[in-house]
Parts: sequence; C-alpha cells; structure tokens
Amino acid sequence: MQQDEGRRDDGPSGHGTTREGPGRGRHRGSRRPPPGPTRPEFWRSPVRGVRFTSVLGVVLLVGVPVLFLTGLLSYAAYNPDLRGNDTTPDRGWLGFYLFAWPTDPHWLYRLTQGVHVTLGIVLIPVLLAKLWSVIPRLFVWPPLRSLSHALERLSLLLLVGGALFVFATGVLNVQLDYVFPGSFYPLHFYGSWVFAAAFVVHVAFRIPVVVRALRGRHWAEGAEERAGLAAPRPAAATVSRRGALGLVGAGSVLLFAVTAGQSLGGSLRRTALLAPHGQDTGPGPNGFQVNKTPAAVGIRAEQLGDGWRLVVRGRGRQEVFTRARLLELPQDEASLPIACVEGWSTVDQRWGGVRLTRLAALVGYEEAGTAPGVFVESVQRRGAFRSASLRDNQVRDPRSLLALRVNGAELSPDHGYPARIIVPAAPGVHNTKWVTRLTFGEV
Ligand code: HEM
Ligand SMILES: Nc1nc2c(c(=O)[nH]1)N[C@H]1C(S)=C(S)[C@@H](COP(=O)(O)O)O[C@H]1N2
Ligand SMILES: [Mo]
Repeated sequence: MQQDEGRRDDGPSGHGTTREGPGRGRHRGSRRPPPGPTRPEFWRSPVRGVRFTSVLGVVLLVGVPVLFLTGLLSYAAYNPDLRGNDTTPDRGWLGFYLFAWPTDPHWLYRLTQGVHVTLGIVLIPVLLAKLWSVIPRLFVWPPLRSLSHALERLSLLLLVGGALFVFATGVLNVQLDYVFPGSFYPLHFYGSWVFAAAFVVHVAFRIPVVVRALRGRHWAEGAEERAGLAAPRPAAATVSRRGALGLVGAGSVLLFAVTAGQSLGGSLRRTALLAPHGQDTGPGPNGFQVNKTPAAVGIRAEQLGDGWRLVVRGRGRQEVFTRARLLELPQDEASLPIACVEGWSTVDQRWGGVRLTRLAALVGYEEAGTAPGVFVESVQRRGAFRSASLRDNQVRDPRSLLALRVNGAELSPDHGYPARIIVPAAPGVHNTKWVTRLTFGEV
C-alpha cells in the first residue's frame, strides 16, 4: 500500500545519487536502488528480523539433516545395486554409502520412511516462513556486487531452488500417485544432493549470525539492520513475532495431525486426511491399505485364475507350480507390515506361505545359508513395479515368504493373489504382487 510513501527522493535528479555519498558509493557500486522491492523500505512487515529467521533456521537445521539422512536410507533400502532395482543410473560416487539393507528390525523401513515423509510435510510451513522472512534479501541492490557476491548468490539459487524442487517433487509423488513414474527417483535423488550441498554452505556462513541473534534476549543495536531483514520503516503490527512463529507451528501441527495416521496404520489411518489412497480399507482379513489393484496395472482376472503358474528357476533347474502344489509345501507364517515409499504403512499383518529358502532349496540351493538373491517377476506386463531383485540376506531371512494367505484368509486379488512376496523391513515396492517367476542366483 504505502510502499514508497514519503521516500520519493529519487526523481530524475535523484538517480545516480548514492546512499553513502558519491565517493564511497561509486567505490562500492551501491547505487540507490530503483523504486520497488529492491528498496529496503518496500518491505513493511514488522515480523521480519534476524531473530525470527534464526528460530526458523534452527528448526530447519534439525529437520533437514534428518530428512536427508532418511532419504539416503530409503535409497539404500531399494538395493539399487541389484539388477532391475536401480532407477538412478549414473549415480556414480553418490552411491558411495550404499550397504546391504538389513531385515531387522522388521519395522525399519516403516520407521525411516514414515519419518521422512511425515517430517517433510510438517516442515513445509517452516520452509515457506523461512523463505518469506528473507525475501527482502533476494532483492539486494545492486544484484551483483563482485565475483564473491555472485558466487554467494549462485549458492542461494541452488539452496532455494533445491529446497523448493525437492519438497515439491516429494509432495507430488506422495499425493499424485507417482506423477513421475521412473523419473521421480533420479529427480529427487540428484535434487537432494544439490540441496544438501547448498544447505551445508549456507549453514556454515549463518551459524555465527544465528548464535548472535539467539544468545540472550537482546542483541547489538543495529544488528537487524545490518542483516537487512528487519523493515527499516515497519508497518503497524498485526501479529507479534512470537504470534507469527506460533502460526507457523500451528500449521505444522495441523499437517502432522492429518498426515501421521497413514504411517501409524490401524484405526488411526482414518485421521490421515491427506493420505493419497483413502482411509476406508474395508473390513475382513484383507482389509488393509491397497496400493494398486490388478485392474489399475492392466491385469485381467483370468491371468490370476486356474491357468496361473509359478516358475522357479535356480542352478540349472526349473520347477513349475500351481497354487495347489504350493499349498502342499510346508507353510510358514510371519507378522510383517507393508511400508510404502509414499510414507504410509500398515500395522503388522499375519502372512502365510512358503519360505523363500524352501523354494531356493527346490532348485539347487539345498544347504542352509546358501540361498542367493532372487529376481522376482509379476504377471503384470506394464508399469514400474512389476519386477524387483531381493538380496541374499533378504532371501535367507526365515520370515521372507512367497505369501499365499494373509490374516488367516486367502490373499485377495488386490493384495497379490495367487502369490506375493513379503520381506521384513523391505520397502513396499519390493513386495511384488501377482508373482509368476522367481529366478534365484541371477540378481
Ligand atoms: C531449507 C533450507 C534453507 C533455505 C532455503 C534458506 C534460505 C535462505 C535465504 C534465501 C536467505 C537470504 C540470503 C541472504 O542473506 O542473502 C537466508 C538467510 C538466512 N538463513 Fe537460511 N535457509 C535455509 C536454512 C537455514 C538454516 C538451517 C539456518 C540456520 C543455521 C538458516 C539461517 C539463516 C540466517 C540466520 C539468515 C539471515 C542471516 C544473514 O542475512 O546473513 N537458514 N536463508
Ligand atoms: N506387481 C506389482 N507389485 C507391487 C506393486 C505394483 O504396482 N505391481 N506395488 C508395490 C507397492 S509400491 C507397494 S507399497 C505394495 C503395496 O501392497 P498392497 O497393495 O498389498 O498393500 O505392493 C508392491 N507390489
Ligand atoms: Mo509403494
């Protein structure tokens, strides 16, 4: 409204004058900025200030590293070194940290990915408030003062661009049901490395500012102005700084309340109003979260009927099973959750079926502890998750099953009938449904 009120001292004759007088000004190149957002007086909110920015910065300082770490863990959980799993080609040395994803504790991926997605959503108000608080700095005049200033601004571009990109791709993937099938992983993965690098640089330079701003209740006179965050001519306050922080916090709490239920599962799932796949999963043993139905991935009912066969290949041997023959093999049980990359997960479900080690033994890996990794293929012919590789440590876990039943009933077609994979601590994507071929020793 009154952005330039009382300060129109830059008429034609005013152009070219500098704030600190001609001599110093020319030396520094700091000419009076043109009217508009490049002028400090343009920004009127009395809420902005180093302290406000610093409090939000500290929240991000804790939250963003946890996001980055759980994101790296999620990537490791995909065992991207194995055939068919890697959706991020040429990751090069960015994969330096990869390790064999364990099967214990069985809720591991439920926890890491639940934290990753929930925290990411909860931090959105904080990120937006942080960006709002520093907007005046993005318009500093002159835009490029020197080579080092140019480099600093480039790092800010990577920081702000990286943050927006990583948060946006994450939210879109969760909410819009894989909007970038296949390409989401590389985009999100490379984006977060760029964001992380810029974040480290940013934090390194701002820590002293944060410490100064937050130490004690007062700080040196003029510090606010020097940082260029506080409005030189603030408008009347409509909310205190504390009140503004409270609003941001309330936004985060609200998002948490309508998101977290999807990772807690059970009856709390109904509180997850932002969950992408609906809250009502129906009654009965198969009444838990379904990701894709057979129809959604182009599987016809007859492909899952009497004509269905399971082919198991191993050391030069091959066995073909009907479902009835699989049910004649010794049956085992395991209580395991489904935990999706989207952050939702189920409580433990009681799965029944044939241990993967037993199937490996039938095709040449009889000795205990010698079962190799397995390449799993589904009846499904199109779509991203029709196959997956499991590592030997996953195959060898006695809880890893080719499941035929769940919670005492036959699997429903939605949950993978006639047979699906279930592995402790594995991401949902690797619990392939409608399995038709297992190839041991070829991953
Ligand atoms: C999501 C990550 C973050 C983004 C996108 C971000 C973005 C920005 C931007 C664009 C600025 C203005 C740059 C300038 O001074 O010209 C800024 C300033 C600032 N940031 Fe961050 N920031 C982030 C995280 C953090 C963290 C974790 C801290 C805490 C250490 C922090 C503390 C500060 C402080 C104190 C300032 C103002 C100080 C000054 O003007 O020198 N930021 N931030
Ligand atoms: N063949 C096939 N298997 C699949 C999928 C798929 O799209 N096709 N989706 C996977 C994903 S992403 C998840 S989270 C789980 C979900 O299992 P549910 O629908 O039984 O809960 O199945 C996995 N198995
Ligand atoms: Mo998933």
